[in-house]
Amino acid sequence: MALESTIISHGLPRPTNIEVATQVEAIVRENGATPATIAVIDGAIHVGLNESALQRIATDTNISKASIRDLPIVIAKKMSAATTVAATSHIAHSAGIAIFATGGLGGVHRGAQETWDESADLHSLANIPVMVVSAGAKSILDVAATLERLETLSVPIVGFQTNKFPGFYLSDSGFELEYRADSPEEIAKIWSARHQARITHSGMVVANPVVRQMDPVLHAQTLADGLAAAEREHIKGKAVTPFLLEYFHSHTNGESLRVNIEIIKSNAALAAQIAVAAQ
Ligand code: PSU
Ligand code: MN
Repeated sequence: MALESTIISHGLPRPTNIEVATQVEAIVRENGATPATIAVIDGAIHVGLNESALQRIATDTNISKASIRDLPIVIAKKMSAATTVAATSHIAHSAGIAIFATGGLGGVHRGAQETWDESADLHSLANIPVMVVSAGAKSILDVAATLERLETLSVPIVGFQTNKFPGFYLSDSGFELEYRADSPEEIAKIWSARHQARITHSGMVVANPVVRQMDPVLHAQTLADGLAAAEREHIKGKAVTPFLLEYFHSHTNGESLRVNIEIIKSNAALAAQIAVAAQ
């Protein structure tokens, strides 16, 4: 199963990032699957990183954040780049991998009516047959709009042991889910039923809520402050998500970091169990 690298380079602070990346790979193995962390190193696509490559992604300050559209450029220029959900899904599919764990999905940003800022993650889910296990959409986003876009793009969403759409740092974003699955086996069955439905071009979201969520009051306050700071500092485009995650990490006394790490580990474990069940 696939793991992304933007979480490592742009989503978690150093040196925690390398520790988490290493632990996540171990968790996948403990659950009976094989991890393939995906990244571009010196212009070469890597599906599975050895220790030094993982170290490079975690510590090099020259790692760019690559979505699908960046891939030809970073390859031709022999750059090193971490891959987002979209780029990781694309590469995973080319390598024959169908299951992928991340932290939180990208989606429609707040204020998108004006900025048109909508993550390419949504389009990758619609166009690439890879299952993405996440803790819902990142709570920094416009979650209602993100769910509407996922519906328009015909991307199935299944809650893992929940009927609430998880809110990344929060276990419940406040939005209901129509469908839940209570075991990795049930998710594997849904995944394979796509073939009976003749739906083989698109992905699926498995939404796995965090168990020990962030204090909702602290979350709401930090989010409001972070969004105001992003506006004040004119943060735009692909810098928005890393900026807001960093804002949370440096303004919540380690709480957002604790939750983000729990999310990544728990999603990796579940994705590994689904991969085993899907064999
Ligand atoms: N989940 C996390 N941390 C992250 C991300 C997801 O816990 O850093 C990354 C993923 O790589 C996702 C990206 O694809 O954030 C979304 O960025 P944007 O909003 O610019 O599309
Ligand atoms: Mn964007």
